[in-house]
Amino acid sequence: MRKFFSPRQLAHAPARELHNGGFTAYAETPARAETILRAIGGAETPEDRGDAAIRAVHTDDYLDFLREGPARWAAAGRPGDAMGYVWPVVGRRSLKLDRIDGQIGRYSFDASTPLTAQSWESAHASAQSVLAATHAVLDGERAAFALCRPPGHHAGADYYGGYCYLNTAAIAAQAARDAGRQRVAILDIDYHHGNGTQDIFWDRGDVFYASIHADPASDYPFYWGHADETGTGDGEGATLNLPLPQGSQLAPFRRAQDQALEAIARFAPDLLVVSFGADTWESDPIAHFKLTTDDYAVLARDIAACGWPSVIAMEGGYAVDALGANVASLLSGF
Ligand code: SP5
Ligand code: ZN
Repeated sequence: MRKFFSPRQLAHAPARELHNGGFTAYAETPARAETILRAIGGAETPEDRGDAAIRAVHTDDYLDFLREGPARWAAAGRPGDAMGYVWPVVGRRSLKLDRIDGQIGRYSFDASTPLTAQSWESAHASAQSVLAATHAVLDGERAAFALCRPPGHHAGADYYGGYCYLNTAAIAAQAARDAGRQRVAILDIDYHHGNGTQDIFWDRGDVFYASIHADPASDYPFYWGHADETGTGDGEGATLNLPLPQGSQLAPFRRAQDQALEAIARFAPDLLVVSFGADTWESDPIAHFKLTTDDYAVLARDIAACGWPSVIAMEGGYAVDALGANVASLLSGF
């Protein structure tokens, strides 16, 4: 299987995040990518295809903010990484504010995702990796892997959060649509709900989004991913949320994945994007499912058996010592 990763994806390295009322070490580290890279025997460096496919998903003003926010933070005399402390309440009118703190609130949704001077470079490179994998599949590969880091599925069209800045799965899906594939499905098997991906395709019937994740009643991102969220307008019925309780092992996860695959089969996609998080692993430090390393190969074989050309985009997974083996196990199933 072809695999893609750019060394530029290592530049982004926030120092810390706000967690349970205090600062802790940032969980989404460059070491995550390095350990995966070793376990899968390296990866090709993607060519730089520029911004067009990114702009097909994200708004221009949001991308400007990702690039310029860190310098404006520094110009305001602030040390360290840019971090927000105030957010607009849902339903408030949108305001064009100049102050950096107002803009951070406008373009993000949590306090655990700092913006650094390197974030744009690494997020842009992560998007290039998923575009390279997408084009490999569009050109005939059965499946390809993008070692996306920073990850993507929490980022919306105009907001970042959850360690995500550019939505790589959405960029892949939209690139496939723009290359003429009529129907694209996204299967999200990260521990957390992919709120950004859901929002981006919420009112569209051409991209099906199915997610298996920890129940947002108990887990981040709380405000999205409930079972009654099914899409709207042309997208009504094209979003499928399958929340599971903390502690879930392979059997319930596999049943949920079968349900998602059956729904995707009815949708009959021309291409599948898999948002893969290994934070479902039994000893992940920030998550609470109980999958084993071998389980990933089982889940991957079930997906591969459906026969859809597949782009696999890396999302979360924070147990650095086990991460390489978990990703290798998933890829072995394809
Ligand atoms: C892509 C992805 O898996 N994002 C998950 C974001 C979850 N953020 C909220 C939980 C924060 C837990 N922080 C633990 C820090 C340990 N030092
Ligand atoms: Zn996650």
